[in-house]
Amino acid sequence: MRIDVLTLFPNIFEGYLSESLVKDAIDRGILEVNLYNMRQWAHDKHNTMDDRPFGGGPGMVLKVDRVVPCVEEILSYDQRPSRVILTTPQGRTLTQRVVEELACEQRLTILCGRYEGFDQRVIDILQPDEISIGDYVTNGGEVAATVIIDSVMRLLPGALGDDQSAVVDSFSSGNRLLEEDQYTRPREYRGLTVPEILLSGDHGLIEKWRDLKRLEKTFFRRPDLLDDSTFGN
Ligand code: 6GU
Repeated sequence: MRIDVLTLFPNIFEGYLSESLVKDAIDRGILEVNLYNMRQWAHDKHNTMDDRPFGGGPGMVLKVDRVVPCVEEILSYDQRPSRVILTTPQGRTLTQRVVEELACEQRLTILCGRYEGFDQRVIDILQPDEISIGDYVTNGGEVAATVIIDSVMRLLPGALGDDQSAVVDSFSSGNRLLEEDQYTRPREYRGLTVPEILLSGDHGLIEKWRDLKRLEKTFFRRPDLLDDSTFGN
């Protein structure tokens, strides 16, 4: 998958992209991420990207005549069609279902919001998929963009060492249960012991017990996730 990120703060992404699973996926050619500083499309002498809102009010608005040519040029760098995403608290909420939908694309172009937002005509012209990561406000869309990249890349074939790990993740299709508690050595720590059944070696029984624990945890913590489908309907 190719992901192009348009931001005023490309450095925010550098550390994230150079570690762990994301780095491995990039090194192995499963994922390509390109960072573009939108300011390069500000051609006036002050490199202005934003301006005061018409009608007054706080904050600054990202200018349509900077942002649209920037997105159009970047889209033209590759013939593959791209979904254009705009990160904004006013978007539809990112859920695992949305992540699964995005993971089917060959290409994503993510526009990171900042300040008070974009001139509405950016949205009118580009008709982006406006995505929020939840009902709270962050300083800009960069953190949201990393959340999108991180959750989508997990679903790319071969991105995780073990393909099964993503399938059994909480919230993936066909699994709407939280994960059960996990233990490793030592068997006892400060008087706290590992549930006896996990040491029994009876894998059939262990699986049944884990199913029960997932159901129990979901029931107490996130009853909103339980519906008829939990029980195989
Ligand atoms: Cl996408 N951007 C900002 N600035 N804040 C957010 C968000 C996005 N999603 C939730 N809060």
